[in-house]
Parts: sequence; C-alpha cells; structure tokens
Amino acid sequence: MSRSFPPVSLIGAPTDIGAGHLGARLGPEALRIAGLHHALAARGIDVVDRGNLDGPRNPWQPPTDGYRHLPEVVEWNRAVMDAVLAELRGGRMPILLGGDHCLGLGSITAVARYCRETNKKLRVLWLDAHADFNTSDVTPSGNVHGMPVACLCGLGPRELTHLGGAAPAIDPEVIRQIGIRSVDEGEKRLVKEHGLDVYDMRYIDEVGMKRAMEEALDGVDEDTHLHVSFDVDFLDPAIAPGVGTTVPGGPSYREAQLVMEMIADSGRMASLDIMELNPVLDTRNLTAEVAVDLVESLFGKSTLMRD
Ligand code: 4U7
Ligand code: MN
Ligand code: MN
Ligand code: MN
Repeated sequence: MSRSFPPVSLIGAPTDIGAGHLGARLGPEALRIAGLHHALAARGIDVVDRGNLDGPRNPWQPPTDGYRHLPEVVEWNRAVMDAVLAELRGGRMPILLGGDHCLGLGSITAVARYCRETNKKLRVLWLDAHADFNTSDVTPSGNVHGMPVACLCGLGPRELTHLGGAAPAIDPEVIRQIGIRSVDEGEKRLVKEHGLDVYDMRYIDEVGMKRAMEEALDGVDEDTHLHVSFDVDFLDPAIAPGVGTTVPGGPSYREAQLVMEMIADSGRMASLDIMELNPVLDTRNLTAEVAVDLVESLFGKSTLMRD
C-alpha cells in the first residue's frame, strides 16, 4: 500500500516543566539522534525540523495550590499551541517532540481550534499508561503532566482550560484512551463522570489489540482530523525503559506496531505528539529508537507481504 502524506514539521519542546522527573527536556534531541528526520525523509515525506521552542527553565519547586510550576506550564503550552496552529494553518502536519505530556494540552488545543476553523471532526487517540485526568483536588503529585486531558475537557485552572479562548477545548466524546493501566482513585471517578472511552490493558488482554483499535477508530472518516498523542510510557517498560513513570504490563513491541499500522491504515492522522521520552533514564538511546521505529509504522512502513 503506498500512501501519500502531507509535509511534516518537527517541533521540539525541550522541557520537563510538568513532570515528576527531570530529563524529558532532552527528549527532542534523543529523537533527532535516533534518526527521526531521516526515517521520515526516507519514506518520501517532505520533512522540516523547526528546531526547539523556547520557554522558562524548570525551577523544580514543590506544588503551590495543587500545581507545580503553573505559570511556566502555561508559558510552554502557549508556545506549543502557537507553533502547532501555525503549522496546521500552513498546510503541514505538526509532530511535537516532547517534552513532558502537559504539553499535550497546547498541542490539542491548537488542533481543536484548527478543526473548528476548517469544519473537521476531531478524534484524539491518547496512547498512554495513564489517563492524565487529574485535577488539583485529586492529584497525588501536583505534576501537570497528569492533568492535560482534564484541562482539555474544561477541568482545571482557568489559564489552562481557556488556553485557546473558549472552554472546554474539546468534548470528552472525541477521546479514545488506549493502553491505560494506572489511574489514581479520584482520577478514576472523574474519568467515569466525564464518560471517557478507555481501552485499558484488561480490555486489550480480553479482546485483543486488533479489536480494541477497530473500536477506537470506528467512525473515523474523510472528514476526521485524527490526532495521536503518544506518551512513550504507553509501551511496556521492557521495550521502553526511558520514561519517568514506567508501569509494567503495557503493549509489547508487536502490539504497539499493530496500533501504529492500524492508525496508518486509517489514512487520517493529521497531527502527532511524541511525549515523555526521558533519555536520562534510558538504556543507551533504545527508547528513542523504538519510538522512531513506531513512527515509521505510523507513516505507513509495514512488514506485510500483501503490500
Ligand atoms: B503522564 C500520576 F500519580 N497519575 O498524576 C500523577 F501516578 O503524562 C502520574 O501520563 C501521571 O506520564 C503521569 O502524578 C503523567 C501519578
Ligand atoms: Mn501522559
Ligand atoms: Mn503516561
Ligand atoms: Mn510519564
């Protein structure tokens, strides 16, 4: 199957401002060193590396009023939102290189705005071990990388929920979470209240990844903008040790490949985040290399004999 892809722009967001470990600020560089640009170019894709965004340094302070580094988190998310929106309006596919997952808020807020401008339906695939649906009332850590989905749905501090103007940025109905296996107690209640569509590992064990993905992609059509937010801790730590918050029992290499191949087959992916890679905790640069492998599959590389 040969598909054509729109031109792609890589955007580095070198920060760990929302995380509980330092090191995700090095994620963009590790992905570059693992050959992300070349891997895409080799697939015939027009790819431009926009370099890194700028933002405040990480002051590494404890939470105040339930959030760590809220002003800095807001600043980084603004920079991400502006950069992602500019690429979309320019007809290019943004690939955000994190950086921690609090920046999924800026990225998806931009995508949601763009969908409103262009009358597209939005579907968000949130690939993660975690639901990232905490609020200041229930968070066990105060780390904002555990809160972006809640903020997108209108739960959180005004600066974040209203990042793109109106709130909520998205309807929970557009989200499909895949690979989930660590949800905090209060968070679980909120996820249920807001009716998120969660394909947790128990469900994936029972019905298989193929069926879970068919369900998650159901209804995606030519009018859909498909956004993929890939938290690298989605993967089993055996194949992806380079993340701050490892949770055992995640998708294997083959299961993850299937996820990416099925997304590619949909032909609708129009924006992507690659988040939470922490090279400081990695074994050599293995996790970045696995991520690049998986991104190749997202862009249609396949081992299928029937191609
Ligand atoms: B990630 C956590 F308590 N839920 O809120 C929290 F377990 O973006 C982890 O998915 C959040 O990596 C992980 O601090 C955020 C914790
Ligand atoms: Mn996450
Ligand atoms: Mn996670
Ligand atoms: Mn994490």
